[in-house]
Amino acid sequence: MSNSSENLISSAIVRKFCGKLLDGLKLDVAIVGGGPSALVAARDLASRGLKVAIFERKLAPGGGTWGGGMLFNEVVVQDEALPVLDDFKIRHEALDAPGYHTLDSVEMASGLIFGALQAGAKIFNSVSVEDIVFKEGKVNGLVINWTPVERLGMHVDPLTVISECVLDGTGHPSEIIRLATEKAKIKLDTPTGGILGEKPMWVDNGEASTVENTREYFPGLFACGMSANNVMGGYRMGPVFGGMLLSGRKVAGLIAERLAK
Ligand code: 48F
Repeated sequence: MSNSSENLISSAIVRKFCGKLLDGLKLDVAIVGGGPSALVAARDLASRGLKVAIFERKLAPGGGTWGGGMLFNEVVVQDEALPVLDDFKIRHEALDAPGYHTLDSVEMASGLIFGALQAGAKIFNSVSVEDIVFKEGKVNGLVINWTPVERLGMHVDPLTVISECVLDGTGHPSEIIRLATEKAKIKLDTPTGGILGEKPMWVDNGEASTVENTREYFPGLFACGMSANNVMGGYRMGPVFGGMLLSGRKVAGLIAERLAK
């Protein structure tokens, strides 16, 4: 039987994807969520030669970047974050107000995704992380399933990803750290040992605390972006993204240090 284009195309996709997934089952860093902070972290970690993959529930990674503020698709960043945007070759424009810049939120989302992939990070989209692997008192990886399986409530067992470190980049709900406290009963490195919960909006305070709160909360378990802020009870900040970008950069440095030990 001659090889048809139909068969050639389908088998190429299946073979290539299976190779990518097989390779992604054992990682240095498994990242949950593909928001702006996680995408910066993924690029920085992959640029250091680490094996890193993002598991993103939605079809399109980018998290809360795409919609700008109230669907006006522009965002604002501060001076300090420009080196991150420049590394990704994402364009920005200075505002009249000194220290602030605007950029197109669609260029930001697509630029961050492209940059992370080009640096060597893998992105598995439409994949939800439903649990962690927790062995001998340590977080060892993730439990994953297709988002449609999760959404339809299908009774289908998941697969697992093993990793040296796990990064919770799930945004406001801190889904992975919450799972770890509720199911594995771990005590976090916070004043109460638990999640303190996000406070209402206070832009300057929230921006600073996002970066401060970005760190390791349990051996091998890190949080960045709004997830870190929720864990440590920081303020929210809305459509200003400098803190998110700097949080991704900071956590990549901390994880690299941890892995070098
Ligand atoms: O919330 P999100 O954009 O992450 P972030 O880096 O950025 C926050 C800002 O977008 C914005 C803000 C800035 O001022 O406040 O909110 O903290 O993206 C989080 C991503 O994680 C995915 C979710 O679909 C989103 O794209 N996600 C959440 N839980 C899971 C998940 C899960 N269990 N499995 C896979 N992906």
